[in-house]
Amino acid sequence: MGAGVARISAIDAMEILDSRGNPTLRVRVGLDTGVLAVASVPSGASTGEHEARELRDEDASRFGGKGVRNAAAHVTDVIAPALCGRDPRRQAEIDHLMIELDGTGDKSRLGANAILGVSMAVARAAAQASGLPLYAYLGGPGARRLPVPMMNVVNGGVHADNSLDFQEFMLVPHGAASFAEAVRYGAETYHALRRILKEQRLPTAIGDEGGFAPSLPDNEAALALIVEAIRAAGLEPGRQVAIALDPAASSFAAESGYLLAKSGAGTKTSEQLTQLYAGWIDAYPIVSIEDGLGENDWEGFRRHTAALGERIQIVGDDIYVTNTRFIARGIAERTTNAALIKPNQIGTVTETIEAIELCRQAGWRCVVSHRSGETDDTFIADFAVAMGTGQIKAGAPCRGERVAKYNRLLEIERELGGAAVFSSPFATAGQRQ
Ligand code: 2PG
Ligand code: MG
Repeated sequence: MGAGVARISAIDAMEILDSRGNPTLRVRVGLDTGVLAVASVPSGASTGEHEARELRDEDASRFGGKGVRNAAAHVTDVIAPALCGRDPRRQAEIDHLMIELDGTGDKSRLGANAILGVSMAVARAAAQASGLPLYAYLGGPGARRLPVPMMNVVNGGVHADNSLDFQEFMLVPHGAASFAEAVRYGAETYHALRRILKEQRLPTAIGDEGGFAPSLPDNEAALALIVEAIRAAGLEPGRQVAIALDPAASSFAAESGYLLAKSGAGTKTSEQLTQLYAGWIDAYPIVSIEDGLGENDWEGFRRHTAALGERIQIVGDDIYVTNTRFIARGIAERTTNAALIKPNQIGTVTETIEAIELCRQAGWRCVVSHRSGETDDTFIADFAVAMGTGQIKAGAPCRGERVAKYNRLLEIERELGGAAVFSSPFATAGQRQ
């Protein structure tokens, strides 16, 4: 409580639009020193069952019920009075106070969107008050690792109206010497892919995360196209640019098994899907599969990881929802060997950090991630560097809300200069291909 400590003096929230044209929250936190920090909250489409609850107005006369005026009112009427006068650097205390104010297990009273917006804006305000960039404030002097980007260049599943059951086919330009070079590999491959689609008279229209969304004969055809594009860009598949998948299998999990309805490939069991992926890992330079099975298929996942986990990274997204309760179970049961990290799945910056810490203790890798509904907010870019996770997925190298994150990382790399580190967590990928 020393003299000259900046205090929170005002918190305000408003309804803005996300990249899909749905309402979301923007929160502003002001300090008594004149600092003003802003944060905008993302929103998913393929959401996990146990995610913290994003509060929507459910008033059918506005935005199809998706308005967030109530969440905004909770920020100004409930959260602001409790936080004004506090030191914004006391992030964990502030986040826990909001959790208590909410009082539910899933943040459904105040809304995870309301709480996360404040949590992120408080972190930014504290960084500004400390005179530090956000990554340095959150990560300390050791924060200098730029993440390998996972760039979603073919969109399917619930992110696109096409024939692909699997949601994300991503480029992993891990063999670059720097983040900037990785972005170049990704963008050049993206453009090569566009040319190939055009030559084959396939549509080049894009899906929610900026990737192309063609209707192809089957899911595997997307992999063949991507490898062709990597080569056409003059790059080496595997060694320079590898592939990651997010089938988002919860979204096509059926009563029993998995229904590949969009491609018309019928129903598959967990074992059959795992076999399908195993064959693809033999044939294509795949280094990571996220949500290859559904969020309730714990036993299937355990066998899936036992079968594939020595060869590639197996990431859990919907099954963990950035929640230490589920991650702890995953660690105990060897469900995966990595976790996806999305701040809005859990609802505060502090709990997101706790999820990463737990993964780290278990020797798991983490991938910091955007949502399919995004804004121009670049919080996750700084956050990935602060946490040194070494991986981020932020969509295609296309669309403003996606490139905003990559552009912020370019800026951070430049600012770090010679201290910046960029290295692949997938050292063996090139040797396989
Ligand atoms: C995912 C995400 C982000 P959504 O499944 O990993 O790509 O999609 O935000 O729709 O849940
Ligand atoms: Mg996912």
